[in-house]
Amino acid sequence: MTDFIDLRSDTVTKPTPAMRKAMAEAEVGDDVFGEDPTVNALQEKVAKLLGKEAALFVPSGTMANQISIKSHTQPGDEVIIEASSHPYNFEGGAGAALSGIQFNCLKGVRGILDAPQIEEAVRPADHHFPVTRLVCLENTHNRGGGSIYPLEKMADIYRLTKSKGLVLHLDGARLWNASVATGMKPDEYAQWADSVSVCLSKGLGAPIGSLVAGSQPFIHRVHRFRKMFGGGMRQVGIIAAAGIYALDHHFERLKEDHQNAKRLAVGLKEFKGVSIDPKHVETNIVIFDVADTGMTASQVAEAMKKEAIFIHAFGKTQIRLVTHLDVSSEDIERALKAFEKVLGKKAA
Ligand code: TLP
Repeated sequence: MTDFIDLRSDTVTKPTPAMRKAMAEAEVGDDVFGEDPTVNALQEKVAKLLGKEAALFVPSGTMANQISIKSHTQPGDEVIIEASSHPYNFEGGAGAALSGIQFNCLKGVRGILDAPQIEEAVRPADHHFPVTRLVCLENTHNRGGGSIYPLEKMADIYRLTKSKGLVLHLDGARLWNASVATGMKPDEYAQWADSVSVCLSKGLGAPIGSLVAGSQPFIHRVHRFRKMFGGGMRQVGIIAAAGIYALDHHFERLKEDHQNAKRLAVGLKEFKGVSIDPKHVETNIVIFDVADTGMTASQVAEAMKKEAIFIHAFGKTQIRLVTHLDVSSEDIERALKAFEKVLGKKAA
């Protein structure tokens, strides 16, 4: 059987045997009654990691973001967000459909906004305008190529929200990656947000699961919306156990994914028609442009598939590669050889 290398996303990992053992042995109870000891342990662990009063386990990153938006806003409110962000682009229009909010999208630099830009977008208190209520940030930023929000920028934006009476939600699906890359603890980032969503099913390698963290009253509200949207789960300790295992065993190793991503970026630079700046690769996501190869991104993806490498065409000429637990440094070399075959080396 061909041994495929899957670089489409860090969501594709399979649970390891040790993780499966932890899942099989998990103590469980009915979590809708709040009686699953493994879920409760995971929620306490993540709340502590993020320096928040409480956390709630939910099925997906999308639900984590959307019940947070719902809890912070009223229909008709405006939410300031970066134009290429996940909650705006890749969550099925949920902000409008489930919360009745409108997004005010600002263009960031590789997904990163700054306080003056946000300040300018806050609506004046005049009945013609929607009410600006919430600012959403994303760290690391997916579409920005795994870019890390500088802590000072987050702090400035948070202080701005407080001075304007706004709230700040952080989509921290890959906050762990930011933390490992900079050495800053997750709570150092999370202190600059009122609510934070984090995922266990991306770089950390758990099969399912995300959490929302924040103050007790906020978690009380999101708990209601989790139920309303059908996210109340029963003996779900069996999944929470994978999350606990992932946090305990797969956190520090994220730096290997970052090294592999960097190696990919440096290697890709050698190939004909590829535009990439390896210094923009800060974590486990590599985005590059193939416009000058004379092929579209989907054509490159098709050709790579024949070499048993799965990659993600991200628009007409952009490709995204994501490194993760199931990709080794040898796999990276194999992927680069395949790219060389498909694209050819630049003339020396
Ligand atoms: N991102 C997925 C796709 O949806 C694009 C991926 O392959 O990267 N926030 C961020 C920053 C994300 O990258 C994702 C997933 C989510 C939220 C949503 O998480 P899930 O897929 O669990 O709903």
